[in-house]
Amino acid sequence: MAKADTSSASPKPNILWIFSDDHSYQTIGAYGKRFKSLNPSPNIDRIANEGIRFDRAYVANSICAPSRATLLTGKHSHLNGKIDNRGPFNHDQQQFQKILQQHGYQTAMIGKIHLSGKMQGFDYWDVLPGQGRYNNPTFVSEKGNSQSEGHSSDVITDKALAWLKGQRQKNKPFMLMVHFKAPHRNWTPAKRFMEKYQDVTIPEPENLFDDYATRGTAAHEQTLNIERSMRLAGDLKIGGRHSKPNSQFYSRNQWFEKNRPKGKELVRWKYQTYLKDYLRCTWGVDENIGRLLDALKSQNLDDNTIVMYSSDQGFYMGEHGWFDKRFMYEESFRTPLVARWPGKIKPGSVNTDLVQNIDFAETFLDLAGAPVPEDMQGKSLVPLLKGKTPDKWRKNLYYHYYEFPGAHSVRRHEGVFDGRWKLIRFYGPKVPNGEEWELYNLDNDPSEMNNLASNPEYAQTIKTMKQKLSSLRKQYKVPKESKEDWEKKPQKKKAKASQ
Ligand code: SGN
Ligand code: CA
Repeated sequence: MAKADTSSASPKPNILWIFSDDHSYQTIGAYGKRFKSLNPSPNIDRIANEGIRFDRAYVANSICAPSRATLLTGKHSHLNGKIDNRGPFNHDQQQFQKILQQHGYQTAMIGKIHLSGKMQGFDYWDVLPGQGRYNNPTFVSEKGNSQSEGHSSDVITDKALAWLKGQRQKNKPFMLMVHFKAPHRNWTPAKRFMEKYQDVTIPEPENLFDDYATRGTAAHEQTLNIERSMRLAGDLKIGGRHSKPNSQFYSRNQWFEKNRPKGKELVRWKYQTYLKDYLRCTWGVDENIGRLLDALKSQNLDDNTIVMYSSDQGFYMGEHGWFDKRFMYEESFRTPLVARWPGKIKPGSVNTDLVQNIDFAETFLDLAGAPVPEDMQGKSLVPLLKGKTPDKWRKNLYYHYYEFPGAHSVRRHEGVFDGRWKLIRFYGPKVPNGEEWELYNLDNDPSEMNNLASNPEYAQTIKTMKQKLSSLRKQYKVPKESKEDWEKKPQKKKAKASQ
């Protein structure tokens, strides 16, 4: 283990780690993207404005349960064993909260974790089973199951506030994780937000009707396309119980019945409807973050608490015609990350270093002055929070997505990103000849529309990027792939339980 820092005499900070499910950076006002004028996230923006915004925060595997396993272990999926949403998570392995607990922290986890089985290293845990439900969710804790009335974002916050007020031990620093289920599919907002955005036209991305002309098999054959794969009933709440007058989606149903859009007009309507439900969900998350920030203040905790906000990965807001995540393209590879820590982080800071979710566990340990196990693979972000990036900070990120065959049919792929060039290698079953490469220059093609991999002008760049990929594989101890692994049948039974 690396040595713990005992040089500082100041009291250990409390850590409030707020996390949500599938929250795209594009829909956070502080990121200044196309939704900014809608002012979609005033409280998250407050964290960023009073603290720091990371503009190059990425995940290692853009899918839920693996991302959470990486958060807890500080390791890439191949080392913590949770490569997709299906198989079990080994709770017995080392996790940052266990070390925090041994170093005097009171630890708590409330909300979605998506790792079935008993949580370890938390003094208190109350989590949604699997995906959890939007309304009147069931929770699992040490004491068994319980049910709460209300929308999950409100209920999770109520539980966190009750813990802060009633269960926090005042003689110890705390690390509290508040993990929202929203805005995961099927994007069900609390009823009170249905009027919001009603009369607004949500800006479309330029590539809503992307034809994937320069891209390979994976982009052509996915099933996360709004036009083809977004369901009228399940996702957009048309028909069935939603068409009854007591449904919060009744007026939408009346409109749809009358107007019956078709072709491109239908895609545009789906996009608007999806985005409005999504933004109403993120509004609910944001409002509840405001309640958490207010509670810290009223309990005089805000000065010595670092508040961090992130999501398990990004999400497509119609870019490339898509919803969902999984691909190494920017919208799902990137994730939001903002933090506020009065007196330590300079307000209005912006960081553009390459950071990844393998860094979170190490960051929490560093904040607590606790030792970081040698086999954790990330680096503490504490120096970056304070505006002092170490000279030898990483220059390349490694990414690996495994869940194929699986939901949304995104081929297996791995890749490297150096802040400008992104090289992706799709491989395995249903990839022609077992391997396909894509190369993007993010400097002049930020939307990744022009795959340069077969352009001879870039042969040298490809060679260099392949070398980087192979040295990252070595650095992170990525095992050699075996064809048998790809051909293993998906574990259907477990898939049902945890998806
Ligand atoms: C469900 C969703 C998918 C989603 C996965 C994984 N379908 O299967 O759209 O990609 O979860 O999401 S749904 O019809 O059940 O909503 S993850 O965030 O848990 O990785
Ligand atoms: Ca997710």
